[in-house]
Amino acid sequence: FRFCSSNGSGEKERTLGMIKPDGISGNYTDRIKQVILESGFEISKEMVIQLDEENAAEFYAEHSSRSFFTNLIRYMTSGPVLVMVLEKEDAVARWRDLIGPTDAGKAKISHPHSIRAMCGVDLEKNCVHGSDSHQSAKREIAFFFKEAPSDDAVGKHDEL
Ligand code: IDP
Repeated sequence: FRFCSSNGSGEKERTLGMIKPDGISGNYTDRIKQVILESGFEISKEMVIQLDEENAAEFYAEHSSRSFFTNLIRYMTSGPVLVMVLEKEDAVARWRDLIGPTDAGKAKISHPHSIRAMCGVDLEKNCVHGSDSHQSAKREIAFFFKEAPSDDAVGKHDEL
């Protein structure tokens, strides 16, 4: 799948980007969006949402047994987040490159031009999220942007 989706054909790929609560409260939204657009991503969908404990725990289910999980849920529910569908060729990998390493403190030294270096603080408060694989991107986009059943569902079915 990876080979097919990043074969240099110019075909666009989708990933989930998120500005976490510290990014929003620190007023980094406009700067982060500027970097996103200057880097050639299209923001095809966006939504501001306040996560509750249940949805934050579901989103980060893979970390539920980790020692930092309780703090992570507190952090992620401490204020609204901005979730975005980002589109570009090889978007999953390119967005991970742009945000930099998980530890924003280390990113300031090793990846000074990354978004986490620009607006994150440490290993937890790193201001942005990015899907780490194509599978995660698919799951995470569906998590936030589930298509609501609509009246034209029958029409869509007919097209299949
Ligand atoms: P990622 O966001 O770079 O993919 P993950 O390992 O998936 O990193 O961790 C998810 C989030 O959990 C991180 O972005 C960070 O906010 C938080 N986190 C990860 N590891 C730690 C830790 O060791 N202590 C505190 N928070 C952590």
